[in-house]
Amino acid sequence: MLFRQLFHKESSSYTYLVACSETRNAILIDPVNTDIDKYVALLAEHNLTLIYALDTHVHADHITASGLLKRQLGCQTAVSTLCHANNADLGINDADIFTLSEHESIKAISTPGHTAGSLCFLWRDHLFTGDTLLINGCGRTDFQGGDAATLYNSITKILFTLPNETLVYPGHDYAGHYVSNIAQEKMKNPRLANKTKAQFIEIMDNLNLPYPKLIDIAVPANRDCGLSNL
Ligand SMILES: N[C@@H](CCC(=O)N[C@@H](CS)C(=O)NCC(=O)O)C(=O)O
Ligand SMILES: [Fe+2]
Repeated sequence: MLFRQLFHKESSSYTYLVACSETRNAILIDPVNTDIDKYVALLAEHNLTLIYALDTHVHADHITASGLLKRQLGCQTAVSTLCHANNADLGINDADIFTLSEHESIKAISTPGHTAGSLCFLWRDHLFTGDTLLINGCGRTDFQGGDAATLYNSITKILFTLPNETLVYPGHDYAGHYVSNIAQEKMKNPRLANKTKAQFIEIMDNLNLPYPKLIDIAVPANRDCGLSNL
């Protein structure tokens, strides 16, 4: 297997590459449009065929590269059926499996809350959490069908029931963290550790974050796999 964590500085986003060393099939999770050349070079360097470009949700702060990757490399694009996307090849539902080979696959886990269509992806013991669960944080819940009570349930009733050693690879990090695990987030995440649902909702209702700078461009573009504003 081959695994890479790639960082997009301007939006503090992580993109993940997972590939099977036997079939050379690869999947990218949450690719960013302006980094497409980097992905194409990385795939070529390792002689990989990109078969899927997956998004954990319709992003509000950057534009996905999924549509461009499809055009350039012929992969399939996929995003949750609940994201109201127009042109994705596949609508993802809870428990859908993306197969790289006989031995390697990635499972979708529906975790609404940051947005109505937010998903996590599980590959081996690697959990790609998108903006559902961040290291010492979580995605905001004040737009795109976000809901704090729903996010609390997704994190505590779904993600926190995975084995404690499961590695947490977030969709963003604004503080220089790369990876965490379920046990650390249960014990240390300031929004979740020893917090009731009511306390969590109170925290989320008082974040007072400015809207992402690109939201009005990014959301419609991402509903079209990142292609509509090109
Ligand atoms: N300053 C950033 C804000 C980005 C932002 O709001 N990110 C969302 C994810 S789409 C979030 O949930 N952030 C969580 C946080 O800032 O704690 C921008 O303008 O793009
Ligand atoms: Fe997001």
